[in-house]
Amino acid sequence: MRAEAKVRHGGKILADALVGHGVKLAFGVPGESYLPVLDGFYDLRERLKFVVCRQEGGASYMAEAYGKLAGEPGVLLVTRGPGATNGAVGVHTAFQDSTPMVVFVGQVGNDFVEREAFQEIDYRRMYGPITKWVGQIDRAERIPEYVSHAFHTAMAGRPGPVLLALPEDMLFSKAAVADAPHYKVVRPAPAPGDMRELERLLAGAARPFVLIGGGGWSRAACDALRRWVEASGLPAGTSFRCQDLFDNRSPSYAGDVGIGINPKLAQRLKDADVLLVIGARLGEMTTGAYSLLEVPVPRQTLIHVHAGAEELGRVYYAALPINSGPAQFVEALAGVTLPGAKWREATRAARAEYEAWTQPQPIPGKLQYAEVVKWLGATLPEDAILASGAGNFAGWVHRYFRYKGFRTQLGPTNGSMGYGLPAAVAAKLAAPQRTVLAVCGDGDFLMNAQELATAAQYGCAVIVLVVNNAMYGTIRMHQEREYPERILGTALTNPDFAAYARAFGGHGEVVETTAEFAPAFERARAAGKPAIIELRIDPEAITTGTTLSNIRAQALAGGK
Ligand SMILES: Cc1ncc(C[n+]2csc(CCOP(=O)(O)OP(=O)(O)O)c2C)c(N)n1
Ligand SMILES: [Mg+2]
Repeated sequence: MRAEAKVRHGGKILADALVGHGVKLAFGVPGESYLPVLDGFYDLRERLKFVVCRQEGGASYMAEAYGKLAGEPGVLLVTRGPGATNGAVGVHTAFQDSTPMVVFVGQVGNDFVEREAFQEIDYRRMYGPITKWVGQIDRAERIPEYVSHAFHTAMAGRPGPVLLALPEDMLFSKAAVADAPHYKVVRPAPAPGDMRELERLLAGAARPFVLIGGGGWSRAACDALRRWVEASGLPAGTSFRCQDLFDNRSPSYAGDVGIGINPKLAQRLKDADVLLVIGARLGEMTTGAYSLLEVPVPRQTLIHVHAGAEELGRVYYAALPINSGPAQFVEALAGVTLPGAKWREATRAARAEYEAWTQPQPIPGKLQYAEVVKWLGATLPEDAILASGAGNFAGWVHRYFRYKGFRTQLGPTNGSMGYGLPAAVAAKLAAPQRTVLAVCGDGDFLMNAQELATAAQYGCAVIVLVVNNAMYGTIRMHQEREYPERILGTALTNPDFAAYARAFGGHGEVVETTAEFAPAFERARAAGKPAIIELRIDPEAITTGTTLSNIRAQALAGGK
């Protein structure tokens, strides 16, 4: 059915288009370059909330986290030049994480374009490699078409970010145009022949393994897949930072295939004869830097299911490549029955190895971080969301936390620091009834600590754990490995994190021993406002399994 044409300025046409595509939250930092869009939002403020952030890096992470959580495009608005450059980190994250996102960026008017006018950037060249598409809307009457195109592209196949540039003169101009209908999600589904071949390959397998990951999942697809895997008797794992796609409590769950993988799980993957990979890219983090599978022809018979046809046969030759969205594939799995009994013993063993691996291991110092994570896993509501950025501190969460359901984990697979707090704020705005934690490193947290102001402004009672070891620990670890004792650029002098929380009207705690954590957490939860709990960790505790001194000693012994 066609909508009526209405005369509006470009900003109003754009705001109406967003509402038409079901957008309820948009994140951004304002700029004079897109004032008509803000004016368009003004009329719709009851239906479409513009969340004003403190830095575009934080805003772009929020939009990315929203897209990851909701499974529909996260919307970001940034101004020209400086706003566009600050906002890049969340776009790169969305690209690597296959997260749907639509970015609107101000642009110089067509009257000044190509003069290197104030804050002018060629976005096609700047953003081309980290988006699925960059477009520029030069005529207001074409806004509904471009926005529809952007939402379709962000969601289709392998989801990802797209960017639309908004020349200033276009936004101020008026046009008589009708709104476009809500976008459709276009994803491929497996052919019947694919499923017959899959059944044949799996039925003949002696040591199969299922690996789950990537974007484009839904709660229903995850639940249905878990039921199918359990009924089939297969062991399953999840790719890097996609641990919430498969209930970690399932007897079929064998752990995550990412940084700091359980060595026994890594061996199991290497020894598998048939590997069914659903939705995950076989990227560096998920393949143990391309060591778990040989390039380009893995020893395992690879069945690779991916929504992006370009991912199939990239790096790895798949015996059976299946171009399908994860949900469409899981639907087709319903018709596949396997003689599961022969794998049950191996699956039980894989599970036992996972349970042994996730028993808290002691670390130096009075604060046993593994115990803290285990306590959180046992105490938090099932649907609590844990967001984290990048750094060794995240290793404890990956290893010891049991994710119980779809989208309880928000983490950047591109290892981008500063993600935890903005992602948590976006999650709390999208799902105010859920408990939301950000687990951050001391270095990681301060990359986007300004977004505590956004949390306070919107009443987001997120709880932030700042794991403080007074250094960029990950880099210090690599430094000690490669150039032992030659330490440079990794020591950090930190602020008083609890006082920082209080400065924003939040709640602050400092925890130095394991026993102090639970009461501090309860106080933070009861405070009902943004809270920071600083965890003072012994700097020796560099990973879940080793100490800084050990790493240095090994490097020195090895002649480095
Ligand atoms: C945006 C960004 N900048 C730099 C890096 C490189 N990097 C990876 S981990 C890390 C240090 C993290 O420090 P911290 O948050 O304190 O965690 P820790 O490793 O000490 O636990 C750095 C600098 C990165 N991954 N992302
Ligand atoms: Mg640190």
